[in-house]
Amino acid sequence: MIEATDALREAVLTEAIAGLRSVPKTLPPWLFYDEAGSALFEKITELPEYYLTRAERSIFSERADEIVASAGHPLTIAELGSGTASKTGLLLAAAARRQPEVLYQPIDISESALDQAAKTLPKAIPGVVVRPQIANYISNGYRFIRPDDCCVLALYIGSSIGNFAPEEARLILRKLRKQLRNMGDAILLGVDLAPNCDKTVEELVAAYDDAAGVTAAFNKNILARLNRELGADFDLNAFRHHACWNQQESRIEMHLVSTAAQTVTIEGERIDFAPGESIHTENSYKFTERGVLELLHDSGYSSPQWFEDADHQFAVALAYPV
Ligand code: AVJ
Repeated sequence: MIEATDALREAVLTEAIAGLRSVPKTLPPWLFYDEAGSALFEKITELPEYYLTRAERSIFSERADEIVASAGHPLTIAELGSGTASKTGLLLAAAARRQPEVLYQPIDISESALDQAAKTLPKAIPGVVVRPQIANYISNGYRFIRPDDCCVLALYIGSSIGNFAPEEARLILRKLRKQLRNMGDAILLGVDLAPNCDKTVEELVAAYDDAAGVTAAFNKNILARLNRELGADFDLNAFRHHACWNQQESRIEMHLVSTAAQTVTIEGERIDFAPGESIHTENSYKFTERGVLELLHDSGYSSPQWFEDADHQFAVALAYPV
């Protein structure tokens, strides 16, 4: 078994048991991101099928100066669920062209990812100072630092908002809104687009069911993690990865489907599976421009400035608190 901090182990245990006891069975997607899962996610972002990261990066490559100039001055840049912050460098570099020093505040639950960001970014971009916070931005209090009356540009990019049902998404954005109280504060929200003239459902599903099986491994790592951290006895070969498009809810769903009748034991708790029964591990909501506008309005923000990549796959919305 791997030693995690007591609080983290407790959270993993409570949420895993609660999810596996509910009908239908679920596990929360934040459980994906232990060290192995974060590394697998990095591999996903490089897959030919997973266009999201490349599309968002292309938006930042072309529009970072414009985005940063639209936010207040001088800026500190905060980021919810930063991971290794591989695309953020483009925005930080744009900010560093306008001011001598940029404080970057990445907030993530993955300590290894934060360490990597703190190590690489200041070397790659002179003028950037990194202050990481290890926090689960959904529940725990994270607090932005505001040096010398800087404006805060809060990044919530990478389609991370897509993991949450509309009500939860509004709660997260409203909570964030409370810390964006000064003139010039802004949110930059990155969303994946729903199928449109330039994007088929097949392309969308393929992004979550790649030929090399990296997404399958990422999905199954959630079970491997419960084995490692809680001493559970999931047989990874007795579950298969399944990804599908739910048109009604405008989301991709990921499931782990039990291939047989089986019983798994986790901390003395027995969980029964029927053949074909699934654990719903992730939702990834896809948006229209209108949907994002409504989400932002409902959460206390202005109508956004809207940026799309050339292939209309992905969008970034810049909005101000109202
Ligand atoms: C990190 C939530 C944006 O939904 O596309 C990638 C996670 N899951 N492949 C997404 C994920 C499967 C990803 N987000």
